[in-house]
Amino acid sequence: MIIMEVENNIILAMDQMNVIEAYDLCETLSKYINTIKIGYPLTLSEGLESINVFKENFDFKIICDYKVADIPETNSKIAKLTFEAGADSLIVHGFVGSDSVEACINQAKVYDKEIFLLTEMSHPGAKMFLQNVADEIAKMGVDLGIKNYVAPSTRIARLSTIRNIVGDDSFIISPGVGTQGGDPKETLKYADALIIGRSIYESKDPELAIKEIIESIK
Ligand code: O7E
Repeated sequence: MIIMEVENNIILAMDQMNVIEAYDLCETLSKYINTIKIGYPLTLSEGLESINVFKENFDFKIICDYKVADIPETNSKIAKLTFEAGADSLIVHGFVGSDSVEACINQAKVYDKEIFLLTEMSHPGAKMFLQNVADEIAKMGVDLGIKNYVAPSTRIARLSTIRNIVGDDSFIISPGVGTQGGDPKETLKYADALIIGRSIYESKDPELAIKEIIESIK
């Protein structure tokens, strides 16, 4: 698997629901970023093919955040469609177990793409169920040879634990800075890149917002 080079260590979470607005935002920010994350909000409103708007016009790396969590056969179909549509990588839930995750790994191999394994999530509700098994999920990822992970910036001690499990040679991307309360600089002590949405795209001045974040993590 290829470890990504994320410009300025920032992945833009493209959760807008209008492709024109998303495009305009990318025009403003393209000199600061080379990787964006597209999830259900944009895909369900504008279609899977909207990925190509960002690949073709900006040459961005696209991480598709479909938090894939189904039986292996269905996971395999979701991964195949996502990679065929042009995604460079796909985010996959770990709690469904190794067979479901392996189905996505196998499709990633076919298309020479990558998967990210989601361990613990960043929101408060993740403490109810997912946190209890997150270390096991990370260990499963290591056993499966996965090198790319998602872990929360809202709980630095948990992020640090997950880093210890997956090792320094793995690549961790971390959501939850800014609006959800995580600190960018602190997060980057344990993670390789930040996933940031609202604190940039809901800002009155997204360019200023990203410049301030870049300054704060220097
Ligand atoms: O809070 P924001 O606006 O900066 O956006 C954070 C983004 O990261 C948003 O797209 C959300 O869906 C996603 N995310 C989390 O916030 N927490 C998680 O635990 C996981 C994700 C995520 O992206 O999962 C895969 C990386």
